[in-house]
Amino acid sequence: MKHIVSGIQPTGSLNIGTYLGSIKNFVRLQEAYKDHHFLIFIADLHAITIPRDRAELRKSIKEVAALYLACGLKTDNLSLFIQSEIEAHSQMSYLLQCFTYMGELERMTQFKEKAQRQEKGVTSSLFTYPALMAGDILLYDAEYVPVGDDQKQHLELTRDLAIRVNNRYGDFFTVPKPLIPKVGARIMSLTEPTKKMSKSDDNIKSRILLLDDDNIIRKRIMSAVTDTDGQIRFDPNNKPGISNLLSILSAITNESIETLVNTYKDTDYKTFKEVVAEAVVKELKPIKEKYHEVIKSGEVDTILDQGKAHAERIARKKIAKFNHKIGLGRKQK
Ligand code: ATP
Ligand code: LTN
Repeated sequence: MKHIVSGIQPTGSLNIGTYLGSIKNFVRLQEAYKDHHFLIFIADLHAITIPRDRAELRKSIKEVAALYLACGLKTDNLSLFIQSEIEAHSQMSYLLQCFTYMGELERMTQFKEKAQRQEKGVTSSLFTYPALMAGDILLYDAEYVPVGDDQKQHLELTRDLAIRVNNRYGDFFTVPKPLIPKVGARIMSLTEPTKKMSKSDDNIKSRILLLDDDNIIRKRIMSAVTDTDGQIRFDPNNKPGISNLLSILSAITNESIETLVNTYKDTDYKTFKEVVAEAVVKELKPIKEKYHEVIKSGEVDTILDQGKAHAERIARKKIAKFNHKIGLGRKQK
């Protein structure tokens, strides 16, 4: 069975950036790749590369799991699980660090950005994080990995590591391919549209959370930073705010940016923002309703247990084979 693998860090409430750049894409791909099995996980080992409050982390793990289901992921070709519950992820991360060069990790822009943001105490795990991520993918011989634009560089390193191991030991890992959505791969902050919309931005007005009230959503969109030339066109360099709103609308409605520009080119910003706000409200309404249903039903734990059992069987076998392949332990009889 071919695999599609991806994860999301439980580092706070999910926003429409993560939703449009990744979860909505998973849902679409489940339809398009019916013959593939989806292994989707909550990347809690990744989350602790930066110090976290333990109660908040626990809460966020459960919330992300419930949101995955609320956003419409179907459970028939899916294993949903928590990364740390499968020991092979930590083991694979160490083994892959033995194949990763310092220079490769030093080039990672996410590390540079995140390390810069922290005043002190940058952990070594933040530095080796791409090896953990490569392990998440290679453990399951993923054919495809759906991610947002910011993960492209980590995916390239994963491919390089797979090829490096394969060249040295003979074909062992599937070399994964990224699946990056055409629109929505980089939703920008509503207050600083040249920056990615992020869970870790100090300014809460920069994002819309999936569980935000309708009126908060409207408020955030209506006060989104734009420009003063009054024209609706797609030009991310010169008009990042309007271009971002066009991307959000396009990712939600599945209408191309070109079509949207044609429809709204003679509209004023206020009216256009109202259209975007209503589209977001409408998109998130069923997700919020389903979220509360999912939480109440208690089905999350059953699904996570099933997901864990399936993923663990695959991961255990692969790690045992890899240990053996590289000469660790004793020769198996
Ligand atoms: P943060 O928002 O704190 O920067 P992150 O991007 O480090 O979070 P996740 O939330 O784990 O980490 O990202 C999950 C997935 O969502 C990844 O595939 C990522 O590329 C995608 N994603 C995150 N933010 C955005 C965004 N603003 N636009 C599009 N895709 C995004
Ligand atoms: N690093 C990713 C989350 C992540 C992931 C993965 C995505 C961890 N492991 C494996 C795809 C495949 C992030 O920060 N967004």
